[in-house]
Amino acid sequence: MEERELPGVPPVPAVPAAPLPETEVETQVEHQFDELEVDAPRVGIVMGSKSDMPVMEKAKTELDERGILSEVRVMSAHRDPDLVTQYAKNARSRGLRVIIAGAGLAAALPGVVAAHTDLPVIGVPLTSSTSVAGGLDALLAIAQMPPGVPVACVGVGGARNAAVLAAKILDA
Ligand code: RP5
Repeated sequence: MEERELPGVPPVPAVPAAPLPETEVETQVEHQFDELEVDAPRVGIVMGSKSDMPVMEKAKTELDERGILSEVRVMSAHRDPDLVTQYAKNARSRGLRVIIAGAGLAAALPGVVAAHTDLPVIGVPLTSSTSVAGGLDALLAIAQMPPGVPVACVGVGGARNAAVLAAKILDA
């Protein structure tokens, strides 16, 4: 019914909107976080050297084709140990859910990343000009992790398979 002002009767003051119940506020905040995470990479692709990029970008291509957001970083476990530590420690809080790490020679990167995060780490053994037995050195360095600190290990140069495995882990 339409409200009319009566002569001599002061207008009724507007009633302030009732505060939202606490649970509703929490739900709204959760939705806002969900939206924030939509654009955050889910998979981190790291490698020990720029020279690893031609192989490791195959992981990025595979994830892109599946619509899975990822980021690519170059960092060496031996040359940039502090950077690797910080990256791995912050990975979960930044929204990453799987890390793919490629390295050649004494391929410490996947294991060092796994030592600093509880996210699943997939190691990609790589070859370089000074590799032993076509990458067997890196394959063993990545696969032979001590009990309690596992790294999943794909075949030598298996960047694409690493991405397929990451997608399965993400159920995406
Ligand atoms: C590893 O040493 C890298 O992952 C790369 O596969 C290999 C050679 O690195 P560069 O000498 O090309 O930088 O740490």
